[in-house]
Amino acid sequence: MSTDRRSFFTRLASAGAGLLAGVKTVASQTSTQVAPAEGEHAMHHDHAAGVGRDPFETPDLPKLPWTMVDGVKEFHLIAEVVRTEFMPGRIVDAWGYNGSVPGPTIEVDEGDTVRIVFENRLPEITTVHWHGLEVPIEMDGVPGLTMDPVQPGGTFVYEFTLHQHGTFFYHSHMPMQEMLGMLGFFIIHPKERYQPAVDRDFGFLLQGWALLPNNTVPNTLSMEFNWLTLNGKAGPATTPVIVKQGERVRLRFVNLGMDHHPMHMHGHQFYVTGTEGGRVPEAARHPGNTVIVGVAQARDVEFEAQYLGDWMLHCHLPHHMMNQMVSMVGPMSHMGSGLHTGAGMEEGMGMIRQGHGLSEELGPALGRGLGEAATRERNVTHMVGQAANQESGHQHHAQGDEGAQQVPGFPQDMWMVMDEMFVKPETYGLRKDWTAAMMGMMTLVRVVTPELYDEIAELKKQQPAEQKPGGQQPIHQHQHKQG
Ligand SMILES: [Cu+2]
Repeated sequence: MSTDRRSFFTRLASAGAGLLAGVKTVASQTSTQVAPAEGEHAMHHDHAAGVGRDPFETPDLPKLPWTMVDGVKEFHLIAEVVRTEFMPGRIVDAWGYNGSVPGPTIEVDEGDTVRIVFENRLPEITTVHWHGLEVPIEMDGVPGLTMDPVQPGGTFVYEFTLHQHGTFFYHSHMPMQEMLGMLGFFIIHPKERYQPAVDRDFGFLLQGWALLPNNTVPNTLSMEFNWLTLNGKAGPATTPVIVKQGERVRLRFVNLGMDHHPMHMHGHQFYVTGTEGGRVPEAARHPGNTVIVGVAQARDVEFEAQYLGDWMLHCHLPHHMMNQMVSMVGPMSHMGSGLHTGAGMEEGMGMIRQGHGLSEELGPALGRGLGEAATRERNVTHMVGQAANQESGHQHHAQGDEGAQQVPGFPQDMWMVMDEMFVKPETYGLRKDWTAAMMGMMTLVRVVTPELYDEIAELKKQQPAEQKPGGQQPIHQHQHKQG
């Protein structure tokens, strides 16, 4: 073991010690042991034969286990309140399934008959809709229209046979519940493996949230979103995906929220090979490096990982490349001298105490101004300014502070290094200060050498089970002020 790796492992171990005082998931802890799917990894190298499955993974999310009962794959899906965290310290009381927000991944095969024994542990009615699946109308999961709602404490058994294959998802059909996180992947592998087969296959659920500072409950009515997540994590808490140079890789995106997300990958070109309706015919594929994933859509892209490097994969909407959406945070984080971003964060998120949101006073500016044009106050500073630096440890990215002072509203971007908070095998070998680049709907595709791949694999083996991504992660009580 290299010295470098040994010291990394020491940091890994001590990171684990800090987790113990964590908050527990509110809900029941369901086992995340996935029943052995046929040859998940054994078939991995069987490209030519067209048999087996592409090895699908959802970073930071578990898979829903199943058992075979009389030839039917039986799943137990439980809707419940889940306390989660988007990154260490940003605790969120959301709604999800089986202790996970978003819900665990259901992974099945074309031709399967599946039975989903569904239980509602929420305080209100719900149902499950199977998005994109061609199922009998009574299985479609729209409360009132196609079935009676499942009452709190109630159950419903969904059962259907799958004749499709591709990237699908399940979600509550009640909009406010969707905004609280209630969705999950429903991946159907084809009978005949897609050609060319991929070596790696990763899924990402894209979500936007409105969370006031010091509040843990998402505001489902807001039209302004300040937290953007991939599989329930915001950068740099998203776990990077690791691929070997030369491997063929598929990325699958599903978006359920109020915005579209142009997902962009650095350093490579990819082809869109699938949508929420299934596989795209080869003749219809075109190259790109950004794919717009609209609301309710799924997009699969594939590429050859040709170039070594830690390549960013992120939504390119600038406001989705931030945590806490800094320009909106408003007077609360301005140490008293203030850039009013049109209005305060409460107003921007719909908590209006007088008048209404479209009034002359509030409407044009509500949460959207940056100070110079739309604000009520001229005295402009920003949350990462001088005062904030001293108080909270945020770093200023200006080299010459004096010059910076002469520019109204400067600086606007944040520069926060927090490498030590994200020590895990998947971040081994990243450049120092990497965390400063990662915020919001961002993760990394790390194209590595076989040697580095093996080193990371070895670190994963040594990693305590409760720290592994995709399991039920304990919630860290790591206080970190963001603003
Ligand atoms: Cu976005």
